[in-house]
Amino acid sequence: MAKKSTTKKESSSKEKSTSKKSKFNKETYLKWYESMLLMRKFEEKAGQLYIQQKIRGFCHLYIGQEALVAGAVSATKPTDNMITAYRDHAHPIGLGMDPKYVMAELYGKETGCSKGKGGSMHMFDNERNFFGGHGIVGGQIPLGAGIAFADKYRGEDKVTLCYMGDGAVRQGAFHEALNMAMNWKLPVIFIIENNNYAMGTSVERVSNVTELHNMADGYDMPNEQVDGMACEPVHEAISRAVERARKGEGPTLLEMRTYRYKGHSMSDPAKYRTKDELEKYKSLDPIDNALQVIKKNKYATEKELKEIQEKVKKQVDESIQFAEESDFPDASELYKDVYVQEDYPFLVD
Ligand SMILES: Cc1ncc(C[n+]2csc(CCOP(=O)(O)OP(=O)(O)O)c2C)c(N)n1
Ligand SMILES: [Mg+2]
Repeated sequence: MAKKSTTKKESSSKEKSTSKKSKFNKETYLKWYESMLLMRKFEEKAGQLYIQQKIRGFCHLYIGQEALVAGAVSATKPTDNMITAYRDHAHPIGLGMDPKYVMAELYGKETGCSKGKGGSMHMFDNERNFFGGHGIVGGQIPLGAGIAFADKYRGEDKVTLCYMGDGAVRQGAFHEALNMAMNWKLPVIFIIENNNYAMGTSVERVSNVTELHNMADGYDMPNEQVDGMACEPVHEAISRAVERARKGEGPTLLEMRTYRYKGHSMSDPAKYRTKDELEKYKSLDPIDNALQVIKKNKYATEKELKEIQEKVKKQVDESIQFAEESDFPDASELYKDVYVQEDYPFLVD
């Protein structure tokens, strides 16, 4: 059942991925480049603003992992759903949300996408079917299966992309959700962002099972290991899984091999890994990769590239200004948007 696609070991060298004739067109590469650059520049600023204490609480950056979102967005429809964990700034930006609503949320301002009540770990975008933003490791996995169940029940032509970290696959909820999703052939794609660490704990330290895609075999679920440091293999693997889901053939587990350049969160000095390891992955950077293909194929002139870079910088600067100028939520907001089911039958006084 397990199907192995391009792994990092097999095809990650920059020369290899840029020299082969591309299957993707100019528009796709320019979109990937601009989208990933916006995620990267936005988060570089967010990191600086955190140090300046403009942003409080938790802050987990996605820097290095951008291809996992850009390559997925190009392979899906705007009506499809997405849900993820707490490393969630890049997902809504990749889906097309104006970054100013993400920045305002990071600042805890009332104009943020969750009205300033969620912060870094709880981005949401109803319009773009982005279901968050979840702080409990693995908590979003059964929720993702549930969204797919609802779509199947209602007969909607929608696929749910459910992202999680490598640490989340050790949660019982992962196994329960995979079993039910496969049994009911739910239109869901489980995407493991395998960046090799759960906080400071490496995949190797946790379990004998380090090829995480193999875990789907226990549920007879199609699965692949994918090079997550470039958009092309991500797009292709997601496309195959989406096609299967739309045909009613059910879920897929994709293990995307990736790396986060920064620490787990802003307070992590990342002493558990070597500089060499970090540099190795930086040399495979997904944004550089897309840029090289653009330059090699003359998909854009130097002037056009500069325009993209300036547009991104302007968007990031404007997002900061918007967050700075917005107000904090009023204290009266505290009891609003709280789910209360008044006829809940199991409550006793
Ligand atoms: C149920 C639960 N246990 C522990 C934590 C604390 N915690 C937060 S992030 C994290 C590591 C998760 O790593 P991984 O799933 O690999 O995601 P990554 O941070 O690498 O994106 C842990 C243990 C939590 N948030 N929820
Ligand atoms: Mg991880």
